[in-house]
Amino acid sequence: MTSSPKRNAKSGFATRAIHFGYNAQDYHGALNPPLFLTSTYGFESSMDGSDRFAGEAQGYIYHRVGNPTVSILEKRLAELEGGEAGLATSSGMGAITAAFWTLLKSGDEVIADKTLYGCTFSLLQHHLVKFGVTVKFIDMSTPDELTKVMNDKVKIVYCETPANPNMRLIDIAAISEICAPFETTFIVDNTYCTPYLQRPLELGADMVVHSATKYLGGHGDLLAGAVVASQEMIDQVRYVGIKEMNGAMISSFDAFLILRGLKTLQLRMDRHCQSAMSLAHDLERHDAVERVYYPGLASSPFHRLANKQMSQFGGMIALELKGGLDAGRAFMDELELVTSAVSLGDAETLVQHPASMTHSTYEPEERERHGITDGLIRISVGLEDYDDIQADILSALSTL
Ligand code: 3LM
Repeated sequence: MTSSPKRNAKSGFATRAIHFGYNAQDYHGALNPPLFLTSTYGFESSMDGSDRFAGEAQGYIYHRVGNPTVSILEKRLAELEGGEAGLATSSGMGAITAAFWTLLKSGDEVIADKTLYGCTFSLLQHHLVKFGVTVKFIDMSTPDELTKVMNDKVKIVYCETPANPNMRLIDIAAISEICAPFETTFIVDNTYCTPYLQRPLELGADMVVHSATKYLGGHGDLLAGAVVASQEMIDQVRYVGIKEMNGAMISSFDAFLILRGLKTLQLRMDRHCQSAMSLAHDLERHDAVERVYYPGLASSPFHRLANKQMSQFGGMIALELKGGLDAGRAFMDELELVTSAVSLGDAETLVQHPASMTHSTYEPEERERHGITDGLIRISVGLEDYDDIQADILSALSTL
């Protein structure tokens, strides 16, 4: 399927997020991509069927390996990330496991940054090891730490930046440079930023993964993930990781909803970033607050790096209150507009306590070693009027 050249390569980000990879004239002029609800596809002949299986004829076969609605989303995500090809999956964890299981075999090593989303950490720390893969966690915010441990057995180097939940940043270009001489795949989880704020492939990373459940979908109504990389790598992850190892294909309805979400990605991210910046300043000034973790603050140790590799500072904030965990719990319970919930990137402002929620997969001593304090509170700044978010948060803080 083609799409109008006018709406492609040289257009701006928002234009491509709305149009890329879809030509309405291929589908009766339908403004929105049609939703293909089918698990299987009829072949023109038995020969055509075997040719499709052999990769010698074009055409869909079965939903687990491809669907026209999903293909539009995959092309669009690849374009926005600046990659050759994309793969949409049924969850962020589906994307991450499909990539890992495709790239790894027993005896290989993985090096990961020490702060990761709880279930990604658990996959690496507790589960990959069952298959004979060795995992090392290092502080990748000091790239020299990677130089010290890099070797030929390392098949994946992995990080999130900003890291969930403590907002540490990793220098993508510096890590890419260290990885370059090795046959390793440097994977960046770009969930917190989206390609609107940061494009790891353009900075030298080999693969990007996403929880599309978050900002890409943007409305808290679906679970999805994505992988973007070279065509060769995406083919491998699709035909091995998804088709034969985890089966984590996205539903076409969820692909449709993400295509709808992408139309407002730029607008939403601008608003998330603007409100998060205001809230970070308000929190930093507040007497009850011990520390604010937000790369947009001049006081952040990652402010310079953020200016180098992100176009804005994102919608996520972490903070510690002077009264530690007890104060954090009391604060969360006093909020009225802001919802106490995990996940992020929704229209609603969400607050959660990583140590007992998203990062409870870490043992207490692991959390300490990996830089996730018990008193840390995470806020996903939503799209409500900033005055209302501010009033709710300041009112809850005033009760402490
Ligand atoms: C959360 N995060 O609240 P799914 N990568 C990153 C993530 O933040 C997540 C995933 C991958 C949260 C989910 S916790 C019970 C809720 C950086 C998810 C995994 O499989 O789509 O949830 O993505 O931090």
